Amino acid sequence: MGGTWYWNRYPEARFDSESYTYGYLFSKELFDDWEWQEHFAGQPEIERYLNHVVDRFDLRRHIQTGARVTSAVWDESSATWTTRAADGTEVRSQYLIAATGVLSLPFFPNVPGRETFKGESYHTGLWPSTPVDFTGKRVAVIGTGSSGVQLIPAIADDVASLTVYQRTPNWCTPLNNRPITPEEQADLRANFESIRHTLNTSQGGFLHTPHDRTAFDDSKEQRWAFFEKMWNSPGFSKLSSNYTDMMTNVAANEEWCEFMAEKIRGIVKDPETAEKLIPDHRYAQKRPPFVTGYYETFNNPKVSIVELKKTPIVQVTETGIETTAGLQEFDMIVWATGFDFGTGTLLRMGIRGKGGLPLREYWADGPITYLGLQCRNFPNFFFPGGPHGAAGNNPRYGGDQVEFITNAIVYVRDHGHDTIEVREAAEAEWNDMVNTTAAMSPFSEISYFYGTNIPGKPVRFLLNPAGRPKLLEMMAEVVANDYRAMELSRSSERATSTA
Ligand code: N01
Repeated sequence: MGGTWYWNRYPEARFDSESYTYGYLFSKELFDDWEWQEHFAGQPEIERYLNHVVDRFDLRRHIQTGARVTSAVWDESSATWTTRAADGTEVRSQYLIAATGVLSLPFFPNVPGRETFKGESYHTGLWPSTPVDFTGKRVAVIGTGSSGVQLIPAIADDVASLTVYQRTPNWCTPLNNRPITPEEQADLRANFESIRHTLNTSQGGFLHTPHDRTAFDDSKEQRWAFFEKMWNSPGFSKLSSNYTDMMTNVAANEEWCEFMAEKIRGIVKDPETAEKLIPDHRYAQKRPPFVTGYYETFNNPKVSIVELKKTPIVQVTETGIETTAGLQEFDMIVWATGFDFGTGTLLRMGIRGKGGLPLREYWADGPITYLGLQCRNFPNFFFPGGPHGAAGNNPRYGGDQVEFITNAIVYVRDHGHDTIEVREAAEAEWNDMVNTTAAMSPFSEISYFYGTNIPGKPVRFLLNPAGRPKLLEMMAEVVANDYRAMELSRSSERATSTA
C-alpha cells in the first residue's frame, strides 16, 4: 500500500508539506485518530498511515497489488473498458480511473554500461523493502533533486566515502522539521473544520499565511531580516509566504538567491565546494527541495562533489563510474535521477479509446486534457493527479479532482446516462489556458515540469499554471451548468443512432 510512499523508501524520504495538510481530509474521525508525530513525517510513518486508512475503511478487500496494467481498451458497443494486467487479470468496467500519479515512473538516464555495474545499484524511486547497508561502502549518488538531497545527509556518516554526481545544484532551504507537541496536537483536533476550510480554499493547499508586501516595499535591511525569517520557516512557506512578487519580480528573486548563496557560503567550510553548490538559476525555476543538514554534509571529509557539467559521465563500468576526468570505483551507485513526470505512467499502460486510438498517439505532442483529469476520445476515463492538474500540495488538488469525478459519475448514473466525455470546445479552452498561462508559472524549461529531463519527450508545461482557484472555479462551473462541458449519452441512444 502507499504508491509513491511505498516505493520511495530511501533513508530520510519524508514529506515537505506539513503532515496534517497532506493527509486525507474527508473524515474528521480519521483526522482525529491519527496523531502525526512530526510536522513533516518520514516515509515509515506515512506508510503506516496509508495502511491505517486502508484498514480503517475496509479497503484492502478491493485492492489487488502486483498487477501491472498492460492494456486498457474502450469498447464502444458495450460502453465498457477492458483492462488487462501482466498477471493475467482481466476486468471489464464502466469506468477506468488511473490514479497512477505524476512521479511514479522512475527515470534512469541512458548512460552506457549502466547495467554492467557489478556492485549494488538502486534508484531512490524503486527502493527495496529489505534493509540497505551503507556501512563502510564507497557510495556514488547521481542526482541532486529533492530525493538526492534528502538521502545524502542521511547516509554520509555510515559510508566509507560518498561521491555526489551533481549536474545542476538546487536552491535547498531548511525543512525546519520538528515533533508535533501535545498542545499542537490538541489545537489540530480542535480546529479541524477551520484547517480543512483553509486547505480547501487556499491557493496552494497549505496553511501558510501569504505575505502582504512586495519585496521593495521594504528596505534592504528589512528584506534581509524577512529572508532570515523565511529561511527559518517550515517547508514550502519559502514559496507561499514569501514576498508577493518573489516569483514575478526578477530583482526580488535574485536578492533572495543572494541571501541563500550567503547562507551556503556560511555553512560550507571549503569555499570551492560552497561555490559548486550555489545554483545559477533563479529560485523556483526548478522545484525547490527542502533539506535537513544538506549543506553541512559537505563539511564531512568523506563527502565530495563531481560537477557533471565540467566532467560528464562517459560510462558506467563493472567497478565504477568513468567521467571525462577518469574512473572512480564504487561498491554502490544510487540513481536519484527523478521521474518521467505527469504522463510517464499513463502512456505505458496500453490505453486505447474510441476506434482503438492509443493515448500515446493522442498525446504524441504532449498531453491534451480537461481539468487535468479527462480527455476527448477516451470516454469514462479519468486520471486524477494527472498532467495539467498539479498546483501546489498534491493531495489537495488531487482530492478536488476525485470529488469532481465522483460527482460526475453519480450525475451520469442519476440522469440515466452511461458515458461521459469532454466536449471539444471545453477541452480546447482548458488546453489554451494551460499553454498561454504557462509563462506565468515560476518554473522554467529547465524544470522537469516541462518534461525536459526525459530525452525525446515533447517540451510542454505539465502543471496547471492558473493554480487551484481556477481549477475549482472551472469545476464548479461544469456542475452549475449541468455538465454541458461534457457529452453524456445512453447506450440505447447510441444503438439507435448507429442503426
Ligand atoms: O528528481 P528530480 P527527484 N546525469 O528530477 C539529475 C518529489 N519529491 O526524485 O537537475 C546526471 O528533481 C538531475 O539533474 P538536472 C518532488 O516533487 C518530493 O529528486 O536535470 N544527472 C537532478 O539533479 C520532486 O521535485 C520529496 O541537471 C542527472 C536529479 O537527477 C520530485 O519528487 C522528496 C541525469 C533528478 O532530480 C522529483 O525529485 C523527493 C543524468 N543523465 C522527491 N538525469 C519530498 O520531500 C537526471 N539527473 C516530499
